[in-house]
Amino acid sequence: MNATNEAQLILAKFGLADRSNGDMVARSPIDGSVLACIQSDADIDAKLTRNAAAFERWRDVPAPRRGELVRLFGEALRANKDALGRLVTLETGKILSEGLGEVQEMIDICDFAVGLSRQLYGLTIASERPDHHLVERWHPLGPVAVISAFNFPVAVFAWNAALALVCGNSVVWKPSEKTPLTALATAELFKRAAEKFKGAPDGLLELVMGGRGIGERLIADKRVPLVSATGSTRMGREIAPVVAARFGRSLLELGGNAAMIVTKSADLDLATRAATFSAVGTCGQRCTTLRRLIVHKDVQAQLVDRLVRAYGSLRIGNPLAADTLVGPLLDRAAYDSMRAALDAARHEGGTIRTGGERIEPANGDAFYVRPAIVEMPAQSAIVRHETFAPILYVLNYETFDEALRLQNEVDQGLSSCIFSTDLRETERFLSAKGSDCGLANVNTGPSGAEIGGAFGGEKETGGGRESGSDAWKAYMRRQTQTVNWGTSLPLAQGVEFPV
Ligand code: UN1
Repeated sequence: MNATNEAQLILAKFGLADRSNGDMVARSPIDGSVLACIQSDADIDAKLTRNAAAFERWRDVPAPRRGELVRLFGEALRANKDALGRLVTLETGKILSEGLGEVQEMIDICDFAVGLSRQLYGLTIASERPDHHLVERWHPLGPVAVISAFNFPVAVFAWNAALALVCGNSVVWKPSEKTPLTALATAELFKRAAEKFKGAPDGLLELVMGGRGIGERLIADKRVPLVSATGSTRMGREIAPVVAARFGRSLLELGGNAAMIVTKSADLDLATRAATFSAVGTCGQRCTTLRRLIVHKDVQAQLVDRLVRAYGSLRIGNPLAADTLVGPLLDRAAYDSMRAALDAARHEGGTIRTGGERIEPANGDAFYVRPAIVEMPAQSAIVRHETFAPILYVLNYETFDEALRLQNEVDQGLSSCIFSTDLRETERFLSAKGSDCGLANVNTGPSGAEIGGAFGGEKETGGGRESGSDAWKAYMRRQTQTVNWGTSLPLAQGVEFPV
């Protein structure tokens, strides 16, 4: 069965069978075939109005009840994990295990948010005045815009939506133009959960479809107090000033350039396996993808040889096939940027140790490549640049200081890791003088984070935190409340004002 037919069958399950007349063309990276044509939104004003009205009703629903809706959404995802996971694979080209893993990540964050719905804890604060108390309380914020990227078309949406909803907000979702089908299917599952819930206001989740123009209108709209956006640093640079100019908040999760430091004491077998998964998984198209290997000179030859051997055994091909480990790149533009990066790397003195070639598909317009390993003489311009493709640059070091400097001296600050069995090295890496990233791992790769921790990074990664821990606070407004329950009016700081 080709990708189009398979997608039609899955879409029918979501009640989305007849999608052939729109202006937005969804193609499968598997064979380049057209999966469906979706109608984009000409105007989003009515949707935003409905969404803002939904917020006013939703914020009145007690938080644990709001959690019940998210629980039902999680149940719908569980029941449809296979179909949605396959659709993720058809639309993004990631292997089926990762497509299913993405839906699992949605289920996990729903579970987390259900628990959170009973734990939106504030604080009580000691007052300096007699017969007073101070409370810090968290209130719903308003409509939250979620702008998501093609590579995690539904999990990152769920990170945001599950938290936003239990926090009492409505959600307006603009998915990537490249992945409208998984967004439509997810919105349909949400609709089914909302129907079961009884009492969810209409328009609580609005999907807006379109390109740049729609995104521009969304971020500029004053009714949207929070814009949570995942994508390139270039995109974040455009969004942040527009949102800031109207004093909105933005929560940005932008480019990464993850590194792995491998020291002399490392378990090289673990390091090889972790580096391979995190450099070639999702065909190098995660923001947590491993792009830089910073290896001690004494173990470089051994580690690179092992990696070249591991790369040689990778099965590259149709991501729906059970034994495939590397699927296709998204499209021709992704392939062109991989070629351009490899040319630049060669120009900057790099030696390609393996990979980089395109594997021509038997039929169709698809872009399968052999993941590349490139030894570089220095951390040159191309190494500092995030190319969304499976290219692993290898740098070496002599002193641990040098390794840390290389790790930190790029503009991005999302994810990082060290492979070492030396406690002094690993603790230094995790200390304030160590990795400057939002995620720092020891003896495990930089990609594939669990939802329980806060996810995001520093510098050009944008500074936002999504998913677990206390990331929910970004989706609420904080109010400090002072209550005088006494019969006099003492003023703070001992100020006297006898009237
Ligand atoms: C992304 O690439 O935008 O940690 C998100 C990971 C996944 C999420 C990646 N859990 O690799």
